[in-house]
Amino acid sequence: MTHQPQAKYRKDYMAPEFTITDIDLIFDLYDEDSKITATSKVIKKGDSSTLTLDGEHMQLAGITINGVEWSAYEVTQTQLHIHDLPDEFELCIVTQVNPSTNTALEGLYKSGGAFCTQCEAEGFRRITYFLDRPDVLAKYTTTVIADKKENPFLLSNGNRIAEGELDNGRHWVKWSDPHPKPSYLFALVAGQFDVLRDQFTTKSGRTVDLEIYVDQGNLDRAPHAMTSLINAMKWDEERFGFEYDLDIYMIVAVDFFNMGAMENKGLNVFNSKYVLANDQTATDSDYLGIESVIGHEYFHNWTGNRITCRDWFQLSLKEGLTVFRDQEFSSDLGSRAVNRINNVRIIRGPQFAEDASPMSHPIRPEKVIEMNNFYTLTVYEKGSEVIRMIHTLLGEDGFQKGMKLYVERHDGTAATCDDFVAAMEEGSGVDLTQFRLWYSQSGTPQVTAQTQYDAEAKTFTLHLTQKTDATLDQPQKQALHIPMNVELYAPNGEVLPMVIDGQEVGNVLDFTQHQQSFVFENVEVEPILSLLREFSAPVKLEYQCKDEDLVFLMNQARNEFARWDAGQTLLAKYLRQNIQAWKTNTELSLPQSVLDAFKGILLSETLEPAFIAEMLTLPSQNEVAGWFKPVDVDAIAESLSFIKRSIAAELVDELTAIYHSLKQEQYTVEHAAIGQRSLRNVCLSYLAVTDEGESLVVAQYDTANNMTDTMAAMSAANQAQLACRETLMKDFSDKWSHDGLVMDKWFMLQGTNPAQNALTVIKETMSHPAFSLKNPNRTRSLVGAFFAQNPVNFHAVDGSGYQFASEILHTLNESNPQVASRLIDPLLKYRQYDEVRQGLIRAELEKLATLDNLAKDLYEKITKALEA
Ligand code: 7MK
Ligand code: ZN
Repeated sequence: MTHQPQAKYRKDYMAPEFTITDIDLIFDLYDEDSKITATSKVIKKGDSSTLTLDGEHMQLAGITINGVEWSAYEVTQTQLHIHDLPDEFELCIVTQVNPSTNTALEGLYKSGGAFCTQCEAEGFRRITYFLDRPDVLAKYTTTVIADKKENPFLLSNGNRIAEGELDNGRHWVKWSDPHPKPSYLFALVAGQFDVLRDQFTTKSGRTVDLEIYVDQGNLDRAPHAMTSLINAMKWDEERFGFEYDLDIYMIVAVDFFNMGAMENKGLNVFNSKYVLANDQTATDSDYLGIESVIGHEYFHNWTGNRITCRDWFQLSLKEGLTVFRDQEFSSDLGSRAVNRINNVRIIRGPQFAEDASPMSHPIRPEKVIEMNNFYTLTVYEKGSEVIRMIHTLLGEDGFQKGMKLYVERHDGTAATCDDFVAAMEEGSGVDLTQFRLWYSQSGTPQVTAQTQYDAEAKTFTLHLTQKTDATLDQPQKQALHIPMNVELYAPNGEVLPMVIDGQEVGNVLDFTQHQQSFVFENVEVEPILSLLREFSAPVKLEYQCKDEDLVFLMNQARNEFARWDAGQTLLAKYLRQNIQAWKTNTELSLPQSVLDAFKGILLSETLEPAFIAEMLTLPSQNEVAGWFKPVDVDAIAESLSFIKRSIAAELVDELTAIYHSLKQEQYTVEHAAIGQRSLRNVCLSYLAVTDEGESLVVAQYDTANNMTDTMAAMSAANQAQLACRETLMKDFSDKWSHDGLVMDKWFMLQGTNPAQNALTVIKETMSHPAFSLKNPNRTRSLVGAFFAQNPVNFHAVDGSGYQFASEILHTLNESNPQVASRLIDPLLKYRQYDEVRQGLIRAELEKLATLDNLAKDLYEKITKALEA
């Protein structure tokens, strides 16, 4: 590295010395040389007469102040300093950029044939020199000029106010966005598309034009996104009272995109993965993913755009809250239990892993080198859990009162997480003093529970302790305010009233000390305790519970999440036991009582199929890995496979019967139908490891009339390493090689291939015509899946996986550092493995650290990992 990248600290926040209230942009678009003229109204706020603007990766072609050519300035690699400025002035800057060589996909770039932009977090500074920080809110007008034939659509934020033709085949459109916004919400798109149009009438009776722009020929894959958008607009009015505020809402789907999607005001840009779907190309989980991301970006209009973030350390202010809102949206429209289960799987798997890694950070980070590195599971998913805990403590009513006050106070401004908590506290009257620690403390709290029943006194005591291990960023930890949702059951299944100090209490206990005991009174029989119901806090729970009690809860808890969680706890116990057994060369085993418990669930006539499917899904290899140090990837894989085979062997008849009974003639994406397919395909994944596997999987592949069933057959063949795998894979690739998005599913199967020669095949697959390292979706599907979801092969003890990772990261560091930085995560956790693997991974990280042109993104992560 030539110069060391500098860190920024949250504590150093200072209001800007100048502000920009209005900006007029003119884009003269050409593939290789686009010219941007930015005319801003600038007002001095502080004492300095030097204005420092952010800007990088572009050419400065000229500056005028109040129409006068200006020469008192200096340009550096990342900034422009303009001197001798008056108190208020018009600043005009002309810059030039090359969209076609912009492979980082930040700023202005070409995606396929179209021009598009990505500005969050700090991409606007690759378009023009600007105060590229979220607390500078300006009104934007934007004129887009481009070749008419190649770019019939010229889009930007706000409303279309004028358009015209030029000579030499060019045309222009002018847009005006009346809502002041930070630069990260700016967007421009120019290209040739098909458009799906609809309308939405808001609760106050305004009509909004809805437009979804997709690549030509893809119109038949846009209706689900449109339905999801309309559902989101309606839901936000009903549940939160939030109404849309422009006359038009546009969504553009692009193939080259670093993330999922972006909430640019009035003009969302989406990764095409989260827009395009029909029954032949998309699985049920793709459909649900689209609903959730369309919702997420729409919900940002209030939580993110109307009220934005003061600085990037506050990212969770908009992201944690918006994830909470999109989770509630999906739960209100579909199955609340299934949604909760899947969100909890993310926290307990990858988020806990991140919080135990060298990248551990609070949901509101204190120190950042590259902001793109903080779009994390912690900021998003744990951030959403923090909002959910506030919801648990305040109740829906109190929560909505808090939200109302938050909007009253901060609409049209850039706010902080503290502002949000203060509004929630004052709006509801609930004290959140200690609770605020969740924003500043990193790491996962470990809660242990012990219980005591006193038959004579008729008391049941719950002793709780909490402890958060030191993390790299933060050695000292304090006790958090943990909402503990609990319930007591009598052995006959009756729910027992909970009485403490003579008062009946609600389910949620305030656990606020390092150690705390709760004594329940008038408990006539020794009760069964359901703990951390709904996963009421993002903590690791340790509670020794008898198998019988877990089986009791699986069958009798009156809440589905608690039933699922009891099943997972039971599985966890025997996964651990068998991992130990495998390591000590003892025989693996699973008690009949456990098999019977899962049989009971499978045969239940009252539970929903979607829920039974979740009950029967084992924890992921990565989640299990989080329980151990050092991690033994082979032992975990063996144990998981043993449990799977044991259940399959015991329940083969029932699985077969249910598999056949759930066959559907017609494909619909209704929730009940999705649930039935989900259970049927879970049955198939078990049956795949039995003698019937081969024929059932082939038959399903051959007769499937939708992508969900096709993929379920292929995944089952892949996971169980069936002989038919190669034939199915070939058939699929012959059929779909022209379609990158569909091929991503196939690349993912190659990436997660458990076969020993997986890496060799993956390297060959990189020359498949549909593959390109320039496309983030392709890269994540094949290479990313190998790094993160193929632990046995990736961690092969000969170091081949690590070496391959290092080569790929080397390439991506230059072409797309943001994607490189996401892919490197599994390597950062090297201290979880045995000494040999630690040494191998470390060596690769050290090699990467010496790269001359190491991007800030990788620099930040690698240095942290190596200093750990
Ligand atoms: C989701 C930022 C954007 C990671 C997960 C998203 C991004 C990164 C979508 C990009 C988002 N603001 O809406 O949060
Ligand atoms: Zn977001």
